[in-house]
Amino acid sequence: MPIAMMSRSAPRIVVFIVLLIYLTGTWGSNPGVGEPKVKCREAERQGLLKIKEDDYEDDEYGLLSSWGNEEEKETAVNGLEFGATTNPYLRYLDLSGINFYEQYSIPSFIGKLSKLRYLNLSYTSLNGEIPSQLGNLSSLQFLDLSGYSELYIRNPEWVSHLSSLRVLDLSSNNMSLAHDWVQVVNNLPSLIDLKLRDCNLPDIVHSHLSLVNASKFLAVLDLSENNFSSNSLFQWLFNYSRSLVHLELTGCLYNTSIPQAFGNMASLKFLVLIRNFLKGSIPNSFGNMTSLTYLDLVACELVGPIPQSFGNMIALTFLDLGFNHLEGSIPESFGNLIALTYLDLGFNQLEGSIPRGFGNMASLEYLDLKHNMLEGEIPKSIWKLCALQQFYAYNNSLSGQLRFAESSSICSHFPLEFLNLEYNRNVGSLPDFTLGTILDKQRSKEDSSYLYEIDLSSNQLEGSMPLFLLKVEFLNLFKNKFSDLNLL
Ligand SMILES: *C1O[C@H](CO)[C@@H](O)[C@H](O)[C@H]1NC(C)=O
Ligand SMILES: *[C@@H]1O[C@H](CO)[C@@H](O)[C@H](O)[C@H]1NC(C)=O
Ligand SMILES: *[C@@H]1O[C@H](CO)[C@@H](O)[C@H](O)[C@H]1NC(C)=O
Ligand SMILES: *[C@@H]1O[C@H](CO)[C@@H](O)[C@H](O)[C@H]1NC(C)=O
Ligand SMILES: *[C@@H]1O[C@H](CO)[C@@H](O)[C@H](O)[C@H]1NC(C)=O
Ligand SMILES: *[C@@H]1O[C@H](CO)[C@@H](O)[C@H](O)[C@H]1NC(C)=O
Ligand SMILES: *[C@@H]1O[C@H](CO)[C@@H](O)[C@H](O)[C@H]1NC(C)=O
Ligand SMILES: *[C@@H]1O[C@H](CO)[C@@H](O)[C@H](O)[C@H]1NC(C)=O
Ligand SMILES: *[C@@H]1O[C@H](CO)[C@@H](O)[C@H](O)[C@H]1NC(C)=O
Repeated sequence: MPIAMMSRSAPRIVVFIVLLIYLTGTWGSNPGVGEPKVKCREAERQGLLKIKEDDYEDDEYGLLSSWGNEEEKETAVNGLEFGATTNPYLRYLDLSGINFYEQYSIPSFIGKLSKLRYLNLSYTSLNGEIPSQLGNLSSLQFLDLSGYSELYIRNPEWVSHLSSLRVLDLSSNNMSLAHDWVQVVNNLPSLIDLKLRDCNLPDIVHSHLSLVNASKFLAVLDLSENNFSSNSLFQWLFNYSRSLVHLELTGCLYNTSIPQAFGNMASLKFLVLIRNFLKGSIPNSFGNMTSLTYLDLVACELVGPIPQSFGNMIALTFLDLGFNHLEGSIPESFGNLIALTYLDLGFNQLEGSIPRGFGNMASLEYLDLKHNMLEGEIPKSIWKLCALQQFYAYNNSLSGQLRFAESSSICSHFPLEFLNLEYNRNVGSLPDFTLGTILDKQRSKEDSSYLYEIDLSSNQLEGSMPLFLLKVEFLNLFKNKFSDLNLL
């Protein structure tokens, strides 16, 4: 009987047909010798093979060698279900990414696999309510039910029985009715990694919450793409501020301000707050997060200045404050951020000049200052940054001479690949230098980097145009005062 037909009469069984294929690797081939027809990655395969060896060694139900005619297959499938319900040895079950033939929900008898430590049903076509029987899996350490499925959880109370749970991912399941999701999370003493992205989570209502059984190890938290409009979310999560290392709150904060208490997040390394509707400015206390290596605050409607205290976050390698309404000058203290490889302050209202200290950022590869109101000369030290491949500062009021040949005498190769200083007030002539030969050398060595784009249009550059510019792939010098542009 073809699977599709069989599944119509007994939908629950299909899950276990697939499981069986995983376990035995014998669908449609000789018992014991075939490779699994369902593709799975090597790590998963190892895991599954492990079950096979450890848990099905004596093959109690004859499942691993019973493939023959259709009748036998059906017997085997029913047998596995029987096995699962009465003698549940299974410890690792990964059915992620499987498209079932029809619309199936998670069979409640999975709750009988009481030895299960790992259950992954992410990105399957399963739908419907997640059965509360999963709450019987008291050995479960990893539970992943994320994905584009149409699963929903009305009452997550059962999750709080999974006291061994270390990793929980329920992303993209509709939890709009799960008003006590916080109580549930607070009851998982071993939890390390929690992802509830895009779950329609209701706002936190603080009422007799207890942290008695709460995890002291929660390190990863992702609540992105929900909609929280009160500060109670922060009040709750700051109870985990000693352990949190990775916090993602993208597109989920509405009309809230950033609390000072971020200053207590001493272990936080990774903070992403993209696309939020935040009120007010960045608190000074941010500078206390000295373990932070990655900070992304793009498009958060932030106003006010960038705090001086940013200079304390010396572990930062990635900083993006673009697309806000930040004003005032760039703090001098930025010169301390010498580990930065990526810095984006574009699309704000920053004024004043670019701090000289930028020249200390020896690892900087990407610098974006576009659409601000910066003025003054670009510090010479910037042109000496041997890692800087992309530099964007268009639409500011930067003036003075461009010294972008400086690096050619210091660095082993010319680093810049993209330079855009369009709409500024740079003046003077461009220095004549031997970029041409440098580039020729780089190309002959098949170095991946070479000057790809220079846009210096709409400035006040004059004098004769250096010939090295002819080597540039995309060149825009429009609206300047070069004397010999007609040579082009
Ligand atoms: C967590 O800490 C906050 C203070 O930030 C407090 O108001 C709250 O009651 C604490 N407990 C829980 C369970 O959120
Ligand atoms: C579940 O499987 C998906 C896809 O194979 C994988 O990306 C994810 O990391 C797994 N989840 C866990 C908790 O291991
Ligand atoms: C399994 O869970 C269901 C529903 O949560 C419950 O009624 C049942 O008693 C549980 N079974 C066991 C063996 O714990
Ligand atoms: C989530 O569930 C609620 C309640 O059942 C429903 O009103 C809402 O439309 C659902 N949201 C989505 C995005 O499916
Ligand atoms: C903590 O967990 C224990 C054991 O599961 C339970 O009996 C107790 O009620 C829990 N306490 C709170 C405050 O939730
Ligand atoms: C979030 O909720 C507020 C009301 O609390 C609403 O005005 C806003 O549009 C919502 N945002 C999203 C992205 O759903
Ligand atoms: C934002 O919250 C404040 C109260 O803190 C309220 O007065 C204001 O109307 C809210 N704005 C929006 C757009 O919801
Ligand atoms: C910053 O940290 C210092 C000590 O590390 C502490 O005294 C201070 O209260 C913190 N500031 C904030 C705003 O959290
Ligand atoms: C330059 O930025 C200002 C805002 O700072 C904006 O109004 C203007 O349109 C921008 N000009 C160009 C050419 O992009």
